[in-house]
Amino acid sequence: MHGAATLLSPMLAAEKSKVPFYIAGGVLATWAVIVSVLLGLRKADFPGNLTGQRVVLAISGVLVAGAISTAVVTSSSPEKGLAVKTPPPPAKAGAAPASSKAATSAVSLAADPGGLLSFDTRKLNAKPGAVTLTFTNASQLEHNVTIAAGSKVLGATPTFASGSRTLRLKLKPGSYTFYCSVPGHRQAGMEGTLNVT
Ligand SMILES: [Cu+2]
Repeated sequence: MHGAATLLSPMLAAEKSKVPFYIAGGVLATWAVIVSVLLGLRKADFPGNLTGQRVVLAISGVLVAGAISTAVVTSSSPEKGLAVKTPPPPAKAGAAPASSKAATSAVSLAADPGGLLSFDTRKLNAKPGAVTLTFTNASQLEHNVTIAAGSKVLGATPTFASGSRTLRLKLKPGSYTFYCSVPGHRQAGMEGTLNVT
């Protein structure tokens, strides 16, 4: 019976078809025929003693178990095939696109609406690439925003009062300065740092 078990187990593992079930079923049927023939030939004393009975029962049990297990394995193989196909992971909602190198970043800045010589912040942050700066000046005093890398001016809004203007620049990662270039305004405090990271 060990021989039958070791013969069947690799086939159970490897085969997806119904062949193992047919083999196990065939072995079980053959065994039944053998037992019947032996019973028919040796009626009175078969299986003869307690050990013989146990051997016959044990072999029969193994063969039945083999037939049942192969039937289960072969009939469940379509479901196993389906289970392997896992659905693709859902896309993360709100996740940023993988290629964010050319991402546009919008930056806002405002002059003091009461006419003081100051911006509303001294620190701005932007992403590398196309940067759109919106400058709002609600006061009656004319201002502008000038962006510079060190002493090199990269761009500036017009000098204006009572309104807002936008300035678009392409900026690499680094630290820039922003200020109002109207004489005396930067010295009075209208300046800050724009970090592009
Ligand atoms: Cu100014």
